[in-house]
Amino acid sequence: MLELKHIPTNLITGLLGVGKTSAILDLLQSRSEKAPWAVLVNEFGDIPIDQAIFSGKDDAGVFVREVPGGCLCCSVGVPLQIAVVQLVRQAKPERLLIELSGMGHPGMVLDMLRHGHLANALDLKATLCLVDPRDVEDTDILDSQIFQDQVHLSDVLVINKTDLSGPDLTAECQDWAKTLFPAKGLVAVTQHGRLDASWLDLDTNPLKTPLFPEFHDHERETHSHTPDDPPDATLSPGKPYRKENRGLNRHTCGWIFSSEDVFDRNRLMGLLSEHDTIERLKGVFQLSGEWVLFNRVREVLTAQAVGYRRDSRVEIISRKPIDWIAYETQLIHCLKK
Ligand SMILES: Nc1nc2c(ncn2[C@@H]2O[C@H](COP(=O)(O)OP(=O)(O)OP(=O)(O)O)[C@@H](O)[C@H]2O)c(=O)[nH]1
Ligand SMILES: [Mg+2]
Repeated sequence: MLELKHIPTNLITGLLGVGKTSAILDLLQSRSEKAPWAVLVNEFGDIPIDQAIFSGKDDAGVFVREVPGGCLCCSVGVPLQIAVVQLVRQAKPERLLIELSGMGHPGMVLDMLRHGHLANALDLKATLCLVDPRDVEDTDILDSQIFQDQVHLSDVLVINKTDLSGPDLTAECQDWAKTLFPAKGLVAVTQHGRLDASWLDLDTNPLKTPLFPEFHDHERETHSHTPDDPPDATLSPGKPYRKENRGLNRHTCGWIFSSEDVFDRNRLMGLLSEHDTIERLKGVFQLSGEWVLFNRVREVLTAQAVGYRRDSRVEIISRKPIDWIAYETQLIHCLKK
């Protein structure tokens, strides 16, 4: 099917907001400049945001493709295979990195990469799972099937966000990692997703199977997989496109605004900090004279300048229902008059 052979490929997993994209961006920086790399990113929500985060990278021999709307395991089979084939044909990459949604179960994707049509074209290397030491204190997370299988199916466990957890919690997390069976090929400690590129070449254990192989079958019924593309143009100022979704016990909503819409920074930061049930929020907004990426993981909201310039867009994942229509009205109130 593919004339390309044996492209070293890694799956990057970990819960929502743990630092997967940060890690990939860091790896892209560290690669030799001319080496083309391909990145396939899956997002839980329907509004693609990561293309904005990776914007500008295409010029530097980095090819990014997104599979939004659900978890990658749902796209397993034809759509995912098509995305991978198109990406590697276009990029002829020296490496392929696949970022799995924080809500995505890695089992089916690994199965597809190991045994599907792509198996001959890809050289599957270590699967990396990022964890936040604070999550290992949380029994709900420790008990969750998705977390357990993300950890179990990984070859390299990367303890990230250690600047936020502090040394004691980091040490506790390392102790927990030592109890994992079978033992990980490597347990690394880092922050801001700084990885050593040599970890990508570590071997994967091809025989590991999920602890919860049925996980996805149960959830499939509740999650709507509607990959309809949002409209590219024709949005009127002040009248955003909205897409809601629900599944895996989460409520998501995303918006795309007209490229003419400009937001007030202070009002926007106030709104984006509200609602303590929000687990993850990602958005790029046009402010006066600048474009800014807002990232919220639980209650922590950060803002940084981005090179992306197209339209303002945001995606929110909440543990509890939010009145999205009222939220939209509040977003519109954040527009500059
Ligand atoms: N303080 C701190 N912030 C971090 C660290 N790693 C990542 N972040 C921040 O956490 C936020 C989420 O990081 P991402 O890399 O987008 O996380 P992700 O796992 O790709 O998120 P999803 O794809 O939405 O699941 C961003 O604001 C990052 O800058 C870290 O080690 N320390
Ligand atoms: Mg990400």
